[in-house]
Amino acid sequence: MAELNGGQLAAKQLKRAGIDTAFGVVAGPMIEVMAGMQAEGITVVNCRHEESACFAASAWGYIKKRPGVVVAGSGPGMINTITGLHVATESGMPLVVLGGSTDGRSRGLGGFQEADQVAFAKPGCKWTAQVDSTERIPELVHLALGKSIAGRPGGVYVDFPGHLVRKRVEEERAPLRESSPAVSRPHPDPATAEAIASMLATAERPLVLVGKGAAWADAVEPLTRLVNLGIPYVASPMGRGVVSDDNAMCMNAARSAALSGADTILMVGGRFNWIFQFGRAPRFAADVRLAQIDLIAEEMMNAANLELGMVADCALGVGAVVEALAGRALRSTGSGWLDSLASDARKNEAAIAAQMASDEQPINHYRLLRDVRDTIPRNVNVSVDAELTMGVARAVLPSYNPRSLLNSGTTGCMGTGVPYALGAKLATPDWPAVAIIGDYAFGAAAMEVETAARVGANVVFVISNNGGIAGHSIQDRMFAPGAPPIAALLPVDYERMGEMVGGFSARVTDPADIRPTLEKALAADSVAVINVITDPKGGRRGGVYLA
Ligand SMILES: Cc1ncc(C[n+]2csc(CCOP(=O)(O)OP(=O)(O)O)c2C)c(N)n1
Repeated sequence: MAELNGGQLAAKQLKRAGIDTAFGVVAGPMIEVMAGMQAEGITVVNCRHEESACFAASAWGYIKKRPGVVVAGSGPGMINTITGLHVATESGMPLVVLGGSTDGRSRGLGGFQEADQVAFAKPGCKWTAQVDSTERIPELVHLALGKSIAGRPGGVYVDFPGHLVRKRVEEERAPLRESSPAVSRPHPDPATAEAIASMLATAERPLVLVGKGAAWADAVEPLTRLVNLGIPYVASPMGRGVVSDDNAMCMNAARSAALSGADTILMVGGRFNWIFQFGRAPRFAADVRLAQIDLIAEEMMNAANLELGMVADCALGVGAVVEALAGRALRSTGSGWLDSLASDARKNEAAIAAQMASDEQPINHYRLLRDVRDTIPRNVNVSVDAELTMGVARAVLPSYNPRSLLNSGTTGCMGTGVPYALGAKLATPDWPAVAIIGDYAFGAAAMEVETAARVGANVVFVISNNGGIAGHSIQDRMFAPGAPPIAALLPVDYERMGEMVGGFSARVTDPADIRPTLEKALAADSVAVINVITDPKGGRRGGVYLA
């Protein structure tokens, strides 16, 4: 009878669950797991840092709607995954970290890389567990994969003491678990659908808010039908593209007016957290009527004073509301609400038109993003990571597909942009992956350019190089005049990183070169690094905030 070690058992269960790609950093005591995965034909992407491995896996999992898997070594290796677990849980992205830990026999004695890893992981995770016998490894991997993706996706951690990874057991004593139960999605309550429909139909100024829960539920069709009845909508940063941004009802460009002017709002798959200013005045009207569709009932008594909550899959929930609206006239039709938002959107767009057309050098951020917008195809995955550049991207870059725009999101975590693009490219190899990254944010994960090149993930990295955190504006505004420039950076030749890994590289100082350079990069059969020298004094309409 065949004997298998714990690593081989974990790998077999992953393979059984359909995992074909995983991420990590090679380290003990998990080398047996990685070797087992390779033997099973799973592609293991060995990253340069565990945090980046988590972000890449989260993006891969979020796009593919499957658990992203990371394998990390003991002690510091595993502890480097905490940020990734926290971000995945907060952003609703499915991530399973399998972390090695010190041998049970040396625990409490100062064993090699000993740490209370489950305790480190717990607050950042939906679920944690520690392997207590080699025989149970398939079962615990099965539970971890299922829990990461059940309900609202998030981070899950399983701790693997080294001696249990190495131990060999008869295959029969560690049976694999079947891993695809047919679990139905939460269906909407018809009475609540009817009540939400009435709320929307009788509103003078209705508005739909779209969060990434709608993207996760693939609510494209019902949401498009809902807004096409004549209800304007605003999307959260990662809720963009569920309804294509070129829909006439998209009022992202009139966000402030839409949020504060609406008398009735339906939130779909988003949270009333800081991104939507807790659903409260002054961002919203003090007497606004609020309804919410979400998988999680607990979301509904958090911040905003909700009138109606529907616990349902967003696609099914919105579908039921659309059905309930059939044949009903909307009171808002012809009320001028849409026209007033559309004119506000046009005014806001006009206010940035000059900057978008600017030929100045150093390059204006709005001009950079306009030219990126005009060059990339509709079917593209884009990651954005920065402060100023991210804010400008939100205003300028549209999104046409759900789960195709990844940014620092709920946690505002710098360091996500490079690995998100790597994970996105591996998840959707036929689409280009373009990362728009501030020079500071690029530095947080820049060595993953080598990872991308090594695994043939031809990401196009576009660095907005304004020489520091939000250019010099933080330095100039918040530090004493003449103080050492700690928020400023050297004018680094980041494009050389493209060269360094045998890829495409270019430095762009003239705005006229942005488009042709990006076209070449998109056509290149390699990773590309474009270093765009942007204006250190550049700013953003509406001010700068540091997420
Ligand atoms: C993990 C983490 N550390 C620090 C920050 C604070 N922070 C937000 S954006 C940013 C850097 C912004 O500079 P850059 O990436 O160059 O983009 P720019 O704003 O200049 O376009 C920093 C340090 C953060 N959000 N997350």
